[in-house]
Amino acid sequence: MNRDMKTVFSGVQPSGNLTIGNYLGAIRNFATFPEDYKRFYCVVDLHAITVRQVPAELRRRTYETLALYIACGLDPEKNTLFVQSQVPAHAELAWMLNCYTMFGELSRMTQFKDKSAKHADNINAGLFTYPTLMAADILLYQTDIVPVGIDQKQHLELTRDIAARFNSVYGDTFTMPEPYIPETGMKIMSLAEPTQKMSKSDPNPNAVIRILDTPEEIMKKCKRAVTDSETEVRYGEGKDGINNLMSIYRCFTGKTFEEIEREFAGRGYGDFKTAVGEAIVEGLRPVQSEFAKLMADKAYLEEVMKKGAADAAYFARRTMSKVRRKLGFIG
Ligand code: ATP
Ligand code: LTN
Repeated sequence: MNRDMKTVFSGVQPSGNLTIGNYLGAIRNFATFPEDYKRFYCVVDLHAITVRQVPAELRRRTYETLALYIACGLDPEKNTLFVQSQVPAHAELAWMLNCYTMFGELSRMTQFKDKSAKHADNINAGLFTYPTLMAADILLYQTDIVPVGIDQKQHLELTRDIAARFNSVYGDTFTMPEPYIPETGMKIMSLAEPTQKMSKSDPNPNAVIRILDTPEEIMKKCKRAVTDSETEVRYGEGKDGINNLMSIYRCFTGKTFEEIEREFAGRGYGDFKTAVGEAIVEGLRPVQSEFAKLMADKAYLEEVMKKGAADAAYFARRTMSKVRRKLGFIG
């Protein structure tokens, strides 16, 4: 690979039906990198099993997540699209990096604390070491740029700390990755509890708009979204619900907050919610129709996975042989 060529890596877990948070905070941005960047987009199924999954659903969602990548504009001829568990080097490097990650560091991860609280009956070691697997994903490809939502910033910082620690012991081995977190869409909030992140595993159906929701579902959920007791569409403190709807509307229409305030001056929340719903429906329409076509052709998706895994494995092998040599492993 040309060393001047930048490498981009990101991943999404097939742990639920993807939301507009996943779309606006992550996947939509994946397609914005120049064609001369080397781009890896992974369906991180090994991460998904840190919480209990139903095997048949995990399998279906793995296909779906890959199909959504393509439907959101990632051409498999120009991007390496693959499934994490099909490239065993991820698990192998993760083990090695575990030995260069401190217990205290992992204990401070807010995602671990949140997920442990949510899954108190299953606080497994994988949930705890989740960030070292994520570091392995990124470092395996000598990644420069990682597009993610703001909730992943802490994991990126840990990845950089692990890379720096390894490099300081063994000499330059891993490229230092940078997060790419555009301000628009970096944190879409729940429609039911707008102080909480919109999360695909939220059990409350009204809290979450999914990329594959029907227009009727989207309109209904927007109308039910929690707001406040005022009537003015204005971005401000204490208006988490309206702020969130304004952010979503901005992402889908490209309008600024000032333009949105002017557009809805003197009109109530009802009008605004309808407009937000319509903007989402229109924005998702092309993605949904492309997705339906792709899901009808499993053989094509399998071909994409296979080709993606082979390409990823080629680049992963290069890093692994360097790491193995530095650690003192034979062969
Ligand atoms: P889960 O509920 O299973 O933890 P999740 O919805 O948080 O899942 P992930 O698979 O963990 O989704 O995240 C995939 C990508 O989507 C990450 O880059 C993450 O930062 C981004 N993302 C997730 N939720 C949001 C959100 N509400 N706003 C913006 N970006 C988000
Ligand atoms: N932890 C991420 C998903 C993820 C990821 C990655 C993102 C796993 N490996 C590598 C970027 C780069 C999350 O969104 N919860």
